[in-house]
Amino acid sequence: MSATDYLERIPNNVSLKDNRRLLRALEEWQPKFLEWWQDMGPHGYQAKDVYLRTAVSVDTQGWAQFGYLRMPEYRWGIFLAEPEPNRAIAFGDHTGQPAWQEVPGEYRGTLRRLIVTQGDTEPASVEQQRHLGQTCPSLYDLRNLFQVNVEEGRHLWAMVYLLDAYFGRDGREESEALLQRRSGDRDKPRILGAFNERTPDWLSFFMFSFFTDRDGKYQLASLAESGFDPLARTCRFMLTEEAHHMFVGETGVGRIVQRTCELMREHRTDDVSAHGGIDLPMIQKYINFHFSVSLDLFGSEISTNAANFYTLGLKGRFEETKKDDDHRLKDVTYPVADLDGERVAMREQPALVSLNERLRDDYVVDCARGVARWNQVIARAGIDVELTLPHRAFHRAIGCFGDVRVSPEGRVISQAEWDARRDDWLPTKADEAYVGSLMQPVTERGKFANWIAPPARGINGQPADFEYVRLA
Ligand code: BYC
Repeated sequence: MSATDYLERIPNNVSLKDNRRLLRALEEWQPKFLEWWQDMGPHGYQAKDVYLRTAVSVDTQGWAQFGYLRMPEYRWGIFLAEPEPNRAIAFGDHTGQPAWQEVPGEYRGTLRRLIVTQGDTEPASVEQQRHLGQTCPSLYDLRNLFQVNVEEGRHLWAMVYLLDAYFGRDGREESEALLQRRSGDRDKPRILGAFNERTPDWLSFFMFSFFTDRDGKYQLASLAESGFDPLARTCRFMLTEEAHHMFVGETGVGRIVQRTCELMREHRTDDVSAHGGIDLPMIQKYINFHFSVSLDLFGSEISTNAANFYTLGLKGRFEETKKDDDHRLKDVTYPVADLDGERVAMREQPALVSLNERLRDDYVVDCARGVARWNQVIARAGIDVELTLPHRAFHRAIGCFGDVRVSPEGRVISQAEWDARRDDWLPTKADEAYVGSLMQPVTERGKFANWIAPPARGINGQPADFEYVRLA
């Protein structure tokens, strides 16, 4: 493999300097990216030094370099995981054939669409989060937000590299379009639903990083199995960065839960809003919202698109190569949740068209593990409350539950009952206003907003009161 070249304007391990055409395309795109970053990236703080981690190696040790950096100077670059010698396609009709190093002509359009859909989410999330810096609960959290933002920027670079390197003029046009769509814009919205929702406060941000970034983990892991080797290697490296984003989400919500429990015990009340905290039922409503919109990101339960992606060898299952079956799935079934009159029932469906649901199942199990860890925080405080994931049919917009109303327990209900209970289950305008009212910036070293506990440890062995962002 070529060595990582950090001295180039675009750090990379894909021998960019030997590919003049690609280099030119990326050099043309780079100023447009920086312009987008200035316009739509984190508002304020662009000239401040932030203690950031930069990827400097893609080997199995994958070490990263920490240091102060201004965000626009972050070394966005192109890094692919090391190639696996003689890698073969592991699933679908091409199982056993050598992985493709070039795009197979007949799959060009399908593959491009998958890459564009993935790429679109990355700048979208930066746009959604761009105002959060103004209301950070601490310098530690501010730094974590910016780390997530610059890495999402790099993930955009990763997809633009694939488009520019392998899809010619169409690819370059798609790369431009990725900088032109805008989260939440009526005329040119981002492609997937959850990426047009607002992320107005830090509770939403932590929920988004826990639930929506975890969709990213599962989608990237499926694309990391792709028979198109450059996509597989790109996604494998992205997954190492994704882990930190989910850490930010899980520990962020965990610290809020912890602080809520402290306030409950200190003041002997379930209602901590009088004391500037976020009640557990309110946290539950935010879980309900973010879990359900993230479930939609997996697509319909029954999807011929998903079957095609798999059969063509473009997108595999989570941990495809660890599974012990024929990796073609033509003669097997899979249990899928479906609507059976007035109730939700399981039904065996052909496994190939059920692949979205299967990935969603993997995701739900992973989410439940995180919720169990939040519940441990509550149990350790001696409080008898449990947070839960709502039923998968609750508050869905995509797939077979998109047209029905379902309670968090999974009961199909009437529109009238939904209207009467909706505010018990999902954040209301008043809830959002209350959470919004707590969002007062705390930027003094070592200080944390009242509604969130400090982290158990700092970043890279630094203390919690480290100067993670230099404001002076
Ligand atoms: N919103 O057959 P269906 C991340 C469309 S997150 C709007 O059910 P399919 C990140 C669908 O496109 C991971 N539209 O679905 C996280 C299709 O449209 P067409 C992002 C939707 O195709 C945090 C139609 O409905 N990566 O990385 O099997 C921060 C019927 O579709 C939605 C990927 O998604 C929706 N929720 O699966 C930063 C991976 N769902 O064809 C980053 C790449 C479906 O009729 N994408 N539709 O025009 C895919 O694998 C697939 O496109 C999907 C949909 C899984 C998203």
